[in-house]
Amino acid sequence: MLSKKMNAALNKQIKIEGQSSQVYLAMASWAEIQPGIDNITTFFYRQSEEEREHMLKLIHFINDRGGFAEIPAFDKPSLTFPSLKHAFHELLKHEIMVSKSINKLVEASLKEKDYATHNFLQWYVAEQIEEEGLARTLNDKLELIGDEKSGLYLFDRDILGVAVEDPNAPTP
Ligand code: OFO
Repeated sequence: MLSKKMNAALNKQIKIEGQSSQVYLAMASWAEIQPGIDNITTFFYRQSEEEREHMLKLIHFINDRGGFAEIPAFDKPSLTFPSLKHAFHELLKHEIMVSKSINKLVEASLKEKDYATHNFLQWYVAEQIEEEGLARTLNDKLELIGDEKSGLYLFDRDILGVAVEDPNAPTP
């Protein structure tokens, strides 16, 4: 059974995951109207979908453990970006914020000796390591490319090959 305090803390994370989904959905919509970056657009849509799944996973966990998952309102995300670089920088900043939030939840679960929640959160810990790492790699690549059009072409061509894998997915 979830404590009221843990339930409230997990509810906050629902908002953070759902907000992430909105932030990346806005990036996807913006990218979609920029010429020649179809795969980057797909990448953002995919990230948005993944974040929605992270939110759903939390909702089910809370409700299954005798709590109540409250569905929050979301804040309006940034709709446009001065450049692709800015969008990816935002993505990295956002993932760092999410990681911090997950770490705080882990800490809270240990304090309460809520080992079921602690165990559940390990999936998010692993996921954040992957996602932060990916965001850093993409930012580094964009930095190298600078204003080179051919570099951006290759970046767009390759981006879908570097998607984050579910850390719990069975190995093929
Ligand atoms: Fe939910 O994994 Fe990133 O933010």
